[in-house]
Amino acid sequence: MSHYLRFIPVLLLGLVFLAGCGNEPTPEPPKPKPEVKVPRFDRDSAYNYVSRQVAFGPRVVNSDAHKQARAWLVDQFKGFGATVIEQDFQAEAYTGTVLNGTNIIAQYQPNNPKRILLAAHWDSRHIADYDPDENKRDQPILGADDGASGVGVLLEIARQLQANPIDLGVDIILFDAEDYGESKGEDYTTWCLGSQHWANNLHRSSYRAEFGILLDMVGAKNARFTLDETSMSFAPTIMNKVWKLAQDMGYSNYFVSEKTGILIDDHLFVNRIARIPMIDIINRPLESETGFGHYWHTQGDDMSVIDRRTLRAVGQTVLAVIYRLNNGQF
Ligand code: AHN
Ligand code: ZN
Repeated sequence: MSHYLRFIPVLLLGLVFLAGCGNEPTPEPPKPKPEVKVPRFDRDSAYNYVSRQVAFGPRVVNSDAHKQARAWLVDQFKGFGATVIEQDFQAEAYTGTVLNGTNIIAQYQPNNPKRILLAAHWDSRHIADYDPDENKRDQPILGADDGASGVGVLLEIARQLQANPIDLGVDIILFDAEDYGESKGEDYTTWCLGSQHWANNLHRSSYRAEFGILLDMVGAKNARFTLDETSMSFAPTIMNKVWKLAQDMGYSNYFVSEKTGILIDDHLFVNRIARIPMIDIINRPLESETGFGHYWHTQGDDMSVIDRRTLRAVGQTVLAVIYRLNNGQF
């Protein structure tokens, strides 16, 4: 063995020694966060819940279809293990008609102090005032997207909550009489009568939720959910977190980071009156005269506008919010 080769083991040992003795203390390996198991949102199931509602016909307040849909909705939530409250109220519409409304409140773990609130409106509009055909404007609408889509997503979420229970209180509120407002009137309080009633008459005294998410028109093909100013002024942190999560999940075609203006919807009254921070997921397409879908408040708001992929993008995102919040990871 040559002189030089005899030193190689010594050199190697020295290298090992040096590598082991860096003056940096070895960092603690980061504690792996417990993996959040988010149930898979079934888009076909949600689609069926939308179509079942539409099959009743227009769910205009005071109509027979409205009464039938109410009974069916309450039955569904009870079947999914929720404790249901039917909050009846009367409110005078801008037309002078007295509306017999009912907010449907489906509760999971009503006594859990840590809660999230999810909502949609279950009534459909009494007139199609934006229909291109003048002769159809005095007829009610089916409201497949405007009403039924949000409720369909929430029914599927309720089904998942029963199948995958968590230690978090969840309230699903279906507001009534959202869509009986006066379109060209000045008074925005003619809209959202059910949410106004609820916000002024909480179903439990001093009811609180960490935050709320409203779903309105969440089923149309290529829907575009923007950051509305009402949500952004009352609940910007939640809004940004939900949009970021949706984008990370691959839904950035739907959840776009564009700001849009003030929006009168149920979340406005929940924020202002009940003071629970609530955001709205609502379709605001580009190049639309009304700011909403081309079918909005027309006879065209039927099942043909509904796309299962949009329902899933919204439903899967909301499920992720719920199950992450449950694990302290939202
Ligand atoms: C107004 O048109 C004032 N607000 C839109 C809220 C709405 C109507 N959502 C569904 N229909
Ligand atoms: Zn509407």
